[in-house]
Amino acid sequence: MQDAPNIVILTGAGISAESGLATFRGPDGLWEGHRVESVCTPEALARDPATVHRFYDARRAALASVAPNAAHDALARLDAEWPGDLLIVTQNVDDLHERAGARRLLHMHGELLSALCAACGARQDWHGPMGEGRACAACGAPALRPDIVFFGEMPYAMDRIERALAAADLFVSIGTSGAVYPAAGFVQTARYAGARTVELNLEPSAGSGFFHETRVGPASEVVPAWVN
Ligand code: BJW
Repeated sequence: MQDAPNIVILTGAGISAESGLATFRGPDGLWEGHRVESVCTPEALARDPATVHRFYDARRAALASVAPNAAHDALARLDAEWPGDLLIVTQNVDDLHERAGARRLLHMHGELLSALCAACGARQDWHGPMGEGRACAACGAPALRPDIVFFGEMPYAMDRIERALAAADLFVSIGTSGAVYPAAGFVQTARYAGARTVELNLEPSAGSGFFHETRVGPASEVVPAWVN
C-alpha cells in the first residue's frame, strides 16, 4: 500500500497513567510533592544535584513495578502493522512503549533508563541509581546526569519530528495536557501542513480547539478503540 496515510502520534503522561505512573499536572500529579522548578531545570541540577538525582533515581526504580497497558499495546500493534510512515513521538521518559513492542519511536524529553554526560554529550544506558559524580564511559568525566530534557533545554530530534509533522496526513495526540512546548504546538504544525488531527484524552486538553476531533475517555479504552 504505497498510499497509506502518514501518521504521527504524540503521547504524554496520560497514556502511562493506567500503568500506575503519575501524570504531572492535576490532583494526583507527580509534581504535587515536588516543585517543578526544584527538580526539572539545569539550574536546579547545578544548585542541588542530590535532590534531583534522588527524584530521578526513584522514578527509574518505579519502572520495575509497572507494565504497558492496553493503550501501549494497541500502538505497538499499529506500529507493527501500518504499511505507511508512522512515528510515535513520546514526551514520556518511561520505557512502556518499547516494552509493548513499539519500534518507530522517539523520546523527545529523554529517557529514565539513559544517562547523559554533561561534559561530552555522550548518552549511555543506565538502569540503577545514578547519584552524583558518576564517570562517563566515553570521556571519563564525573559528569553523568539524568538524560532528561529540562525546562529551557532543547528537546531531542526536533528536526526529524518537524519533517514528520510536515509530511503527516494524520496527527493523533494521546494523554497530554498541551501545557508544555514545543510539543503543545505540534497539532498546529500538522494541521497547517494539511493533516487531520485527532485528540484522545481523559478530558479536552488546552489545545483542544485545534483538533478536528476529540475522543474523551481513558487511554486503555479509547486508544484500542481508535486503532481497531
Ligand atoms: C489521561 C489519563 C488516562 C490522565 N487516559 N488521558 C512560555 C510560552 C511558551 C513556551 C514557554 C514559555 N516559557 C517557557 C517555555 C518553554 C517551556 C514550556 O513549554 N513551558 C511551559 C510550562 C509554558 N518548554 C521548554 O523549556 C522545552 N524546551 C524548549 O522549549 O526549548 C526551546 C525550543 C525552541 C524552539 C523549538 C524547540 C525548542 C523543554 C520542555 C521539557 C519538558 N520536560 C518535562 C519533564 C521531563 C522529565 C520528567 O519526567 O521529569 O516533560 S516537563 C513535563 O511536562 C514532562 C512531560 O513530558 C511534559 C508534558 O506533560 P504531559 O505529558 O502533557 O502530562 P500532564 O500531566 O500535563 O497531562 C496529562 C494528561 O493526560 C492530562 O490532559 C490528563 O487529562 C490526561 N490523562 N489520565 C488518557 N488514563
